[in-house]
Amino acid sequence: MSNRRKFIAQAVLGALGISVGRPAGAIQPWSNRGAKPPPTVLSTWNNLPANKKAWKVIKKGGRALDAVEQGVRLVEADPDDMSVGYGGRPDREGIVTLDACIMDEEGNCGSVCFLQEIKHPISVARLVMEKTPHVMLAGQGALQFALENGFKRQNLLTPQAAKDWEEWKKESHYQPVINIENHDTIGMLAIGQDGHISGACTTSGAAFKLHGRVGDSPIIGAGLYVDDEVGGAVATGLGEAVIKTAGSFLVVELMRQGLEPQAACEEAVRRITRKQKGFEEFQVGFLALNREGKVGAHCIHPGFVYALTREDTHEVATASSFM
Ligand code: SD4
Repeated sequence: MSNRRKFIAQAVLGALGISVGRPAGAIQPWSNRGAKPPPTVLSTWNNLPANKKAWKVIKKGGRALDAVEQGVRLVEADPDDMSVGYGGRPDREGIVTLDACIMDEEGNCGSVCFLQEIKHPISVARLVMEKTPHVMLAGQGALQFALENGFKRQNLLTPQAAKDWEEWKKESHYQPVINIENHDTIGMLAIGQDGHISGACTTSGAAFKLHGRVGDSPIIGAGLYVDDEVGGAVATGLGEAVIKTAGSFLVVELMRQGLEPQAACEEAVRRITRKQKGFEEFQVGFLALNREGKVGAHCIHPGFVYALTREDTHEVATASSFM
């Protein structure tokens, strides 16, 4: 096509509002720009010990993927964290069911949902990614896969979680609580010394949910999304609301279009508050980390905190909120 014809064609497309090529302001992969992002660990809620665990891996020059897996495993094993792994609150039948997913810098991902009796769903999710042609295994099949791969079956219902369930049964009223405690589902993003990003997300889901309910946390694009060219995002809060807006994918795609991580999180929250009725009664929070190492954090209701670890920073900070 001659230059003149190309120019006219582009002008026509422009007049129609159709952009040609990379969108204006879209982020370039750091490898094209030469500046590596700073090694970083970012996670939902007050999870500094998990960040420290992940940071150890990063400091040694390990993969971001190993860092996020190791980091969230700490929370999965903690009986005092009642929203994740061992010690998580059960569903309304008194059964602990777990959801988790993981995604690496090449876009590989693995996930398990409705998994029972296995303490570390994140490691099962990683094996799904690495050992199978699939992305997601559910329930009995996920359990079978875990057992075949050496995971041990164990009772995940702690006395405290059983007590909370007994208490809940007196009224049997399911009401998503806004900020349950100062720790909750853990979503973690990390950038390694090599500049590459990975993420993980793991939860026991909404307390006293219907048996069989699966939330956003094991769904790639809802609870977690990573694109090494752009950055990553994780979500916490009411999973149904996050799924309806493909929350983490939305945040990453907004960053791809040129939004800063903070603006991307704000727009994703705005999308929920504009389109979903009843947001006054539920919480959703997003974290984002882009390829320059910039961080965003925003939620519907005040009270969502996150942990940020870097060479010179090790802090819990409060996310801005819509309300
Ligand atoms: C879920 N998103 O299963 C999870 C729960 C959560 O803060 O993140 N709570 O809906």
